[in-house]
Amino acid sequence: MKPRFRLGWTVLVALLAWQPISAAEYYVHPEGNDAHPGTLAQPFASVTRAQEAVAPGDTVWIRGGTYVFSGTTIAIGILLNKSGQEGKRINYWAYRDETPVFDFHQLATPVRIRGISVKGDWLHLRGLEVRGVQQILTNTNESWGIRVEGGSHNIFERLNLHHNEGPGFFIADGGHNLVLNCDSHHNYDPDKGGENADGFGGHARQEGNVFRGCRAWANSDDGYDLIHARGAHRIEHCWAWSNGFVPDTTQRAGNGGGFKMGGWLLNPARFPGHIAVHVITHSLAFNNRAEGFNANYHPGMLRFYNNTAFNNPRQFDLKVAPRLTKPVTHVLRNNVALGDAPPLSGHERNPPDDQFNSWNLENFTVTADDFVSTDPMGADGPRPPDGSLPDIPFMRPKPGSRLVNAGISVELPFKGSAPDLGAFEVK
Ligand SMILES: [Ca+2]
Ligand SMILES: [Ca+2]
Ligand SMILES: [Ca+2]
Repeated sequence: MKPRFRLGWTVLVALLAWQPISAAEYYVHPEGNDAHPGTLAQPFASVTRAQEAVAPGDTVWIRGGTYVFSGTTIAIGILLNKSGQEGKRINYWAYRDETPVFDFHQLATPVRIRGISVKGDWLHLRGLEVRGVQQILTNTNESWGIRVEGGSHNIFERLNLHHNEGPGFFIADGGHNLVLNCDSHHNYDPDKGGENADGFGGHARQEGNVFRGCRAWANSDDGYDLIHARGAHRIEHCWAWSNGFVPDTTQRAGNGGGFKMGGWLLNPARFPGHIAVHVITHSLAFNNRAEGFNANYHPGMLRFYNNTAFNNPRQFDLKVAPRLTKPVTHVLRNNVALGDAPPLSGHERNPPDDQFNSWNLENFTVTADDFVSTDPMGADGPRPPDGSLPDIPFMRPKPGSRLVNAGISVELPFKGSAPDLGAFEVK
């Protein structure tokens, strides 16, 4: 062989070795077929079939339309139990601007049903709608729209969870999940009088679950509920309203808290040195049936920074457990409470560390006149294309209000000379 020829092969082999293995893409369509190869032209019919095909780093594009689940045998509509890896998520994404709807109304298995169960790690779900999960057994507890039961490091983005007979979204087990720009609304569990259908539940023993940019409204129980959570959770830039009623009525249903921040029956003696410090920032609670922000007997020290409570019967409710022997000092900074109810309730036995809130300013009483608008019109409106919260004037301070630059740094970004009070930073 001539040397030149050998060199050519060496270069070619080297080039082939350097060729990056590109991530695969698969497609799912309501009228697809699981015997297909999963291409755009010949898509799968089910996410479950796509999961069999994927490897870490791959993307499943889910076409718009309605995916109907029915029958009486399966307890879980879709079980996501294959994991991606750090830097190589498996993506389950809505295709372009299409809306895949997973409809569980006809799934009638006599168990507590999960629309989607997530046990895998490093997944990213985006742009999916989950509706209609039913309670089939009478006098049973709730079902769930999406239930995370062991999955960690996942991203749940732009999900729309509604009309489920139980919580729209529920983290039972798993940490470091990000729930980003999701909506959960009109969830109602009639067989328990609406007692358990929260918009979002964070109940894990693991740390690091975050709810950011989410909206919860017209859920029969609470907007967000961290009851029994042993791992620290964060809630940032979230809204909660009209929770605690039979949806779209004024009929009393479940507990009716906007943000239920942990607590109830968590015995600190059982978790020495490990009572979660949950943090809620830049969040807005209004027109909930019972409380805007509810400490719910949490035995650890909660942090309430830059939140706005408007027209809740109890605005910031800091009630503590009767058996509590050591004081719990919840910290409140830069919050606003506007409405007929006093800003704080349930705090008499356990005074908080509250400073730089609207009720702490000297010679000042916050009024509706401090805000551009107190009309929530548009709060449930469409989100911008990037999935962020709708840009409405509701509860934004007027530029000349005393609320502007009246706060103190809580090590979060702000504009101007100091943080503004409340959920929105104006200047
Ligand atoms: Ca309840
Ligand atoms: Ca609840
Ligand atoms: Ca400012």
